[in-house]
Amino acid sequence: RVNGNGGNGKGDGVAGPHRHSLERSDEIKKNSVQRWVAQRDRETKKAQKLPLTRASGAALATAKKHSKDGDLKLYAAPFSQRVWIALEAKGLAYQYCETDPYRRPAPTPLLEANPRGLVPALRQGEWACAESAVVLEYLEDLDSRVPLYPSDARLKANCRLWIDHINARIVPSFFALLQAQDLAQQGTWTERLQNHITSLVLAADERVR
Ligand SMILES: N[C@@H](CCC(=O)N[C@@H](CS)C(=O)NCC(=O)O)C(=O)O
Repeated sequence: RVNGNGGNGKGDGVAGPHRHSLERSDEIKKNSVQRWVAQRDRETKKAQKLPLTRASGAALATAKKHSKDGDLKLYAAPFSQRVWIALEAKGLAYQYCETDPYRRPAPTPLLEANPRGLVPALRQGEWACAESAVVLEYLEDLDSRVPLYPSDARLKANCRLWIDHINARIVPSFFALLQAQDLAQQGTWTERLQNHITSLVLAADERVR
């Protein structure tokens, strides 16, 4: 039994000379396996504890950039991706109001913007609107400096066809998969979701595939 890479002090893949007794070597390996298992358990616990309603990573950085009070307010949780992406793509000034729609009682500002208590919801002054597909259309009408639709009527119809595909097929199978309790159901919904995503990707211009 020899020491592994680095044992010769060069880190060149060449094993070094024996430094430990077999018992000591076993103990070191056992300790490192135990440390690895403990670290993995800590990470799993942390991931389980992470509230699903909080942005993290790059999303958190974007959320922070839009935390200042603003006239256009987006009440959202990390699932509210479409509307959030549209606001970013259009470069609109907006306030990101992170909202936990599962909190009970539901947060008052969310209920004021959407009496159904669902995110995403948009508020602009005294006016408010919800349902992501409707909010997206509103944002397009509100500001067309960076349009999300092409101007050609046929291309636009084609976009609407695939938006319908997303609303009617991708989103429902995604939620069905999230809710599926047993492995067989999860398998069925995973396959359906993948097929629906594949159809969308295959229909896309090959430059964006
Ligand atoms: N069709 C709606 C769905 C909105 C929706 O179901 N939002 C979920 C989060 S993805 C929610 O707010 N759930 C809170 C609840 O059910 O209490 C849309 O596209 O905006």
